[in-house]
Amino acid sequence: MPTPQTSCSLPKYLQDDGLTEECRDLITSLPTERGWVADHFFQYQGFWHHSRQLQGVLTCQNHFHAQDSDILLVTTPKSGTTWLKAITFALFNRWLYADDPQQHPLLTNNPHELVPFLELKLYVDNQVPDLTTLTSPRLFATHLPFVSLPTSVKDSACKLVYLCRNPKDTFVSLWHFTNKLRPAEKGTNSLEEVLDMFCRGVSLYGPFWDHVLGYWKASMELPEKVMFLKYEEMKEQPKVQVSRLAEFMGCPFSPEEEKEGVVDGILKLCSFDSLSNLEVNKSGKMSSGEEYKAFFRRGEVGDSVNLLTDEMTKRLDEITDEKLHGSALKF
Ligand code: PAP
Repeated sequence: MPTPQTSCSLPKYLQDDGLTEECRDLITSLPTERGWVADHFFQYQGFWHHSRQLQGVLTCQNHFHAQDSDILLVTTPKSGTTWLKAITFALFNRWLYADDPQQHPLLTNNPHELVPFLELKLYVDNQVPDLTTLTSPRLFATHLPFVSLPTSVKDSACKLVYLCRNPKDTFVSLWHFTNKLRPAEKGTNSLEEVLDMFCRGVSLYGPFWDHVLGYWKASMELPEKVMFLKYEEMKEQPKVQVSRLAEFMGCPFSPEEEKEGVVDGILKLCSFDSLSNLEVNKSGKMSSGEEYKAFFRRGEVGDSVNLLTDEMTKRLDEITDEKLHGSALKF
């Protein structure tokens, strides 16, 4: 059984120094695989996590108390989390900066700072923040699979917005992103090797298909609670999807707002071009060390053709067909 590593050359969020006894004990009993960035992945409740991330999951499960008015953004990694955070933040706060748009927080803050992750930020390192002082509705984000959500999320009336992306582009985006996070001395991950792992379900918060299906089913059973979105649909019909989102979140656009082009304004503010060209996103860093610019690469649908061979594409398509068979979900 591997012992958690303490390498200092890893980004902070992948270091193991702050693990609790509970987490260390748990890790010794969990299935393990080679990680894409850190040395190991551990499988907890059916999904793969790095150890520090797992600590965040446990602390969040133990301490997060959802409120009925909360909105939780849930994504599979690399499916447009940064974009969704920006859009939902802009939607909720659209009245505050209408008179002085230059003061909009999205112009000087990365979306990840404005809508924090539960397990990767608020509850990281076994921190237990006091979130009761935040004004409601509170906006949080997570990559947690449905099965691992804190019980209060399921038991309360809080709403979940789930965003995913076709598995080929998700995989390619993840490959690029994790290569940037790997310590220089480790080099780039072999594409063939990590594709094989992805197909076996061994990826950050994977299996990808189980993650998606968990929320797909929940959105079918509880459409008032879980909204299911795809990155491709957001790209294709941004105005339609953002209007749906505003309605789901309880802040629909008024006819006057529609006329005044408020939706267009939000989409422009949150577009790949606008956000990626802001100074904060070009030169800033997360407190855990990742550069904000790593979250803006190309932002295109179908980008996987630029990296995957026909054989790799076929393999991912076949697995996707097989896994989603009977679910009515298609990518
Ligand atoms: P995360 O899950 O680790 O937070 P996430 O934001 O989902 O990351 O992934 C970044 C992807 O969203 C990148 O995709 P790519 O690698 O295929 O290029 C990134 O380019 C894309 N992205 C970031 N911001 C936007 C945006 N404003 N509009 C559209 N796509 C975006």
